[in-house]
Amino acid sequence: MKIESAKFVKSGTLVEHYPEGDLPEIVLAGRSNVGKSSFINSVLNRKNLAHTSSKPGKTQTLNFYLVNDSFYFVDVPGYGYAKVSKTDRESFGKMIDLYLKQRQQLKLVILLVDFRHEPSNDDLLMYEFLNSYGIPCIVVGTKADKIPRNQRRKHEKIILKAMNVEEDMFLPYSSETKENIEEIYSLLEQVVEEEL
Ligand SMILES: Nc1nc2c(ncn2[C@@H]2O[C@H](COP(=O)(O)OP(=O)(O)OP(=O)(O)O)[C@@H](O)[C@H]2O)c(=O)[nH]1
Ligand SMILES: [Mg+2]
Repeated sequence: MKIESAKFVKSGTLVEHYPEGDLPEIVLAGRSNVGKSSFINSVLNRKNLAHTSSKPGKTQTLNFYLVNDSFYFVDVPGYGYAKVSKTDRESFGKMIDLYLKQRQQLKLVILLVDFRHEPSNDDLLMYEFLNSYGIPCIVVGTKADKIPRNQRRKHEKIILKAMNVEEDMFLPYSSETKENIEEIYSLLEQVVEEEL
């Protein structure tokens, strides 16, 4: 896939705010600060389309980005961030929960986990949740640029084992170096071509 166009379309918290039409949607899920918004920017070759921050809790609504006029990336608030108030955390949780359970246009979740660390309990819960609803999901290990080559296999094994994810459903990635970007593009293409 070649990125021809990418634009922010809308953000919202309620079903009424989601885009109309039936283009496929691909969601970036994962804990706060794992790199969801950075992933979108790097895959779309844009510096600041999705807002990023070194402080967790940056993204607070569902944000829809239209790509090549053929699918949406949906950026969502991260989970597992203690400093967001309990009420906010619950309402983010509900918003995402509802979206994931009910949105017909949702075709794929890209679940981001930090390649450097053992997956958190929330990561495991999210993965189980997606599986239990039969939502197609691929796991991507972010910030892979921070792990030296000779330690890659070790980190990969820890994630595969903890999450019980098949090897071919996992990809290390880096928004800095864009390693494995071709695999990501071919995945996006499969979604658009309805081959997934
Ligand atoms: N080295 C490195 N840093 C990254 C990578 N991806 C993201 N970061 C950094 O991690 C921080 C968080 O990135 P965001 O993209 O804002 O994370 P997020 O998951 O959208 O966070 P929330 O919106 O708070 O849920 C930023 O400082 C990014 O520059 C990566 O692949 N490599
Ligand atoms: Mg974000």
